Amino acid sequence: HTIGLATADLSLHAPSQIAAAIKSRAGQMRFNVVISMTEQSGLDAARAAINNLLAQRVDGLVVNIPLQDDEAQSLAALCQDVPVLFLDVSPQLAANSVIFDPAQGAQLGVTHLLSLGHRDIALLAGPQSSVSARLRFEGWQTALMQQQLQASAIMEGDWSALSGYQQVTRLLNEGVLPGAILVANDQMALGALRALSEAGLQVPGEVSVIGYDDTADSACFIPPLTTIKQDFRALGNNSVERLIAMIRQPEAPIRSDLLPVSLVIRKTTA
Ligand code: IPT
Repeated sequence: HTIGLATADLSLHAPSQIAAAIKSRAGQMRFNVVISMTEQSGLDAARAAINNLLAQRVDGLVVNIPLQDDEAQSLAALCQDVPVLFLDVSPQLAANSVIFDPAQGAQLGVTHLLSLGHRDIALLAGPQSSVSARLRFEGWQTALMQQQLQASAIMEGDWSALSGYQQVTRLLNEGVLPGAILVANDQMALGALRALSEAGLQVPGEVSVIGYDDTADSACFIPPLTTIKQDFRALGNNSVERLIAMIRQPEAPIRSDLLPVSLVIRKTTA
């Protein structure tokens, strides 16, 4: 038996750790995994990746590509009788999905900073073409609004460390110095840490930084990164078990599962 994994760019840390977790759980359950990776965002690239897997006659599909509701629906239709499970769609969408709770993650980051007394908080969002990036961004804004606060600056990167470095460098060059920065993923947080260090700013003494993902390297950043943990191992286990259940029971009702995330406090917040 074979599971197809259609995935976003594996040079990004989160998708590669998710793929590894899926591969390892599938192996334990005696399923092969074939992977088709998109390098571009958008529906056409996702459709090509899925068609490629369907042509290999997979028994079911996991799709870890950011998709809008209508895009996910059209891809689910494309799969016809082959069960498909989405990992990067809105939790509101009526589709089979397993998703980390973006609102909870955003709330945890904001609450942690507020509890430390921060009020001057900048946001470094992920690419707004991605559903999860948008939901994290909206979640931050909602959580700030509940305290009658607004972000003191808004930046957008493309998930890469370099984009985080460039965005924070630009902000500092404009003369803006926030007390804390909420970052939509750990890779961009890594770049943010470099920008702050080059500007001679102490983390967390002068600026606090919170990441998002808790990828395997984040505990080794300088300083070790405080972040929102998405448990990729748990996602791998959960999604493989769900998909195999769907393969065995194709008539089961559509279900969207929300996985909790957690705050990991290390050394970049004070
Ligand atoms: C999401 C990661 O949080 C982010 O860092 C980036 O790698 C992105 O994937 C790539 O698509 S995790 C996803 C399951 C929402």
